Amino acid sequence: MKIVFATHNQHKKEEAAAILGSQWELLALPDIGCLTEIPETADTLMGNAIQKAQYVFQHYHTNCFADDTGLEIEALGGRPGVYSARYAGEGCSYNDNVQKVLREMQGLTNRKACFKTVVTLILDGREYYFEGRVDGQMLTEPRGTAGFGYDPIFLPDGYDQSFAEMDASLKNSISHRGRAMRKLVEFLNNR
Ligand code: ITT
Repeated sequence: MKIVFATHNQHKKEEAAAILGSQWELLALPDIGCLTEIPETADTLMGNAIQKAQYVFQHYHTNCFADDTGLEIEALGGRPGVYSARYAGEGCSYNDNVQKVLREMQGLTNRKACFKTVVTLILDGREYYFEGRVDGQMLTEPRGTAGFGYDPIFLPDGYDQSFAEMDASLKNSISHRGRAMRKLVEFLNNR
């Protein structure tokens, strides 16, 4: 069956596709010809996830889901949080964001952080929510080249590899998005 993931982020699409499995044909926004940057103006992850999913449902009349993810760093009062994508400013790169976090955390001993993902599904016009979280520590310098975003500076609890040093399947098995996505898949497969 076909389902649209309301994202332009190819990394997210690949992570989701690995979890959804082959019975679902996963299409991201570029695949349905949606090149618009969907507004994300809410001040919560859930608000933004709803905004993205509703945009696709209203414009393309299709079953879809969206994910909004934030990195919450305890010593920074929960920042970058809902502002994770453009933390270092409009048009910034992943590395700009990583460097800004490292600068702000210089000298801080409390390195506790977590990633949170909220997935909103719109199925036959009804909305459903799934959440995932992973706790860990912020590193003092980037490690690894896999993944995306803040992966090189996030060390999940219980592991000695950063997310960017792990292969995709290990990251998916413990990550915020992996956890939320598995709840989504369980729901889809059991309805
Ligand atoms: P879409 O809105 O098109 O889905 P996005 O990249 O803007 O893509 P989010 O708003 O959900 O996605 O994510 C905010 C930022 O958080 C994202 O740009 C990354 O920098 C970071 N991020 C999200 N998921 C991550 C992950 O699994 N590992 C590391 N960083 C992640």
